[in-house]
Amino acid sequence: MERTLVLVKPDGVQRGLVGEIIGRLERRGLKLIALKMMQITRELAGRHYAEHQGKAFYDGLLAFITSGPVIAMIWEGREAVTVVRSAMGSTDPLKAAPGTIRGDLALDLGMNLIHGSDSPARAETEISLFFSGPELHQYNRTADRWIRE
Ligand code: DAT
Ligand code: MG
Repeated sequence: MERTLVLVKPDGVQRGLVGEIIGRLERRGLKLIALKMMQITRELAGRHYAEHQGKAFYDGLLAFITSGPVIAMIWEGREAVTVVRSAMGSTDPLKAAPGTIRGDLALDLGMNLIHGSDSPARAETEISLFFSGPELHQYNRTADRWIRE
């Protein structure tokens, strides 16, 4: 089953939107298989956002993502990467559609509340950056038979 890494960024924790964001993904039917609160180190931030190194916003992005605790999670489900990306909305909250997390809850590109992996391959890389094997939980969910045919 496909998995994706989701972060509630420091702005989401500070604004008390952790439950709101988790609730949306939970209600959608995705399955939570790992979760922790953590402060991202400069080193981890650099690895996680390596693709953006050299860009004008890179230093600010690293300062922001390390500025306070985040909630790191792994969500599982068919097409989990795409499902989460569409639930997040566009990177710039001003362009994000109503009904999306960014489109409903955020206003600023630099404070857009949530990270979700952008491909299944990136998801696996990011999961291994943030979590070790024993932190991932395999369990049966009886609701699954009412979520997927
Ligand atoms: P996403 O988080 O939607 O995957 P991304 O990977 O392109 O977007 O960028 C990572 C984060 O960097 C994004 O959530 C917010 C910030 N960011 C992206 N482009 C930016 C820009 N032009 N100016 C300021 N911050 C930016
Ligand atoms: Mg990205």
